[in-house]
Amino acid sequence: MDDIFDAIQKSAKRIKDVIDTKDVGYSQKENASGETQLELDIKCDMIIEEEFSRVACINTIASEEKEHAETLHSDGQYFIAYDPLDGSSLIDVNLSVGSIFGIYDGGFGAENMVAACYVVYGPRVEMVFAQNKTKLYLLQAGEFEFVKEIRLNEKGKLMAPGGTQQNWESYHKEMIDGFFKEGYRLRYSGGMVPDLHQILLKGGGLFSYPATSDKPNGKLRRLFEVFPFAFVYKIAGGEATNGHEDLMSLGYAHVHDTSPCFFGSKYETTRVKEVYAKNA
Ligand code: AFP
Repeated sequence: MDDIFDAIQKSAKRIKDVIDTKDVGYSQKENASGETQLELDIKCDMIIEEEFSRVACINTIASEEKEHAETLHSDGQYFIAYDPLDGSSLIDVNLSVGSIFGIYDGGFGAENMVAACYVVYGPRVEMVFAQNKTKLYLLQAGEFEFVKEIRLNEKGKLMAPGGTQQNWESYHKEMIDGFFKEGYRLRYSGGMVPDLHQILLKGGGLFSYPATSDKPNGKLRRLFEVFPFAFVYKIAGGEATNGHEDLMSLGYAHVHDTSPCFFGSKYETTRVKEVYAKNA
């Protein structure tokens, strides 16, 4: 696992350099989820693949930017699913973006997840690594330095409600409105890494990306986004649900499968489960 941690750190430093210097014009390609791929996405994907290909314990990688999983070392133990540059459409307006990694032992699937990690490229570069604890690191003078362990409060103050509101179910809208009436404050940038990072570091709240009429299975991808953040939040003392089931109990059929998702502290996720149970 140390080799993987090291390769993620090397990738993050290289990605930071590319973000700072690279032209961000659109390329002509589409990724496996049908989205336009920025040249930057492709470059970041190549960096991570290059760093992971040097780590013998990594068996197979799956990337949000690749249609299929790729075997690197057939006798390796770990399977890693990653989103090289989540929220890359925010780069041209200079908002924070991130890389997300889910580390699986013996094969992909939430039940095999042993660690999860994400990197936030903002005014500072920070990394959160969750294994038996959720830990925060800061890139300082070229090295990632441990800052602190992160723990979520039972109840938070922030609300990050994703998805097009026009397409929300009415009970979902009522639930979100209810949180705002209780005093929750809106914090939504459109990048799940900085949005979830903010909730995690400010003690709690709720990030949601529900099923909507235009996206009945949600938008966020299970292997690259949903399972890694579910793992990080749960280890930090929070919860992660699709409204009915724990996100970590879900399977997947295809590497690019999505799921509705809610991540937060216990107070808010308990409310989500109550509201969704009534409207099943
Ligand atoms: P991009 O990587 O295409 O910018 O998408 C970012 C993202 O997957 C995730 O980071 C956000 O939480 C989510 O999409 C935002 O989606 P909406 O724009 O539909 O709110």
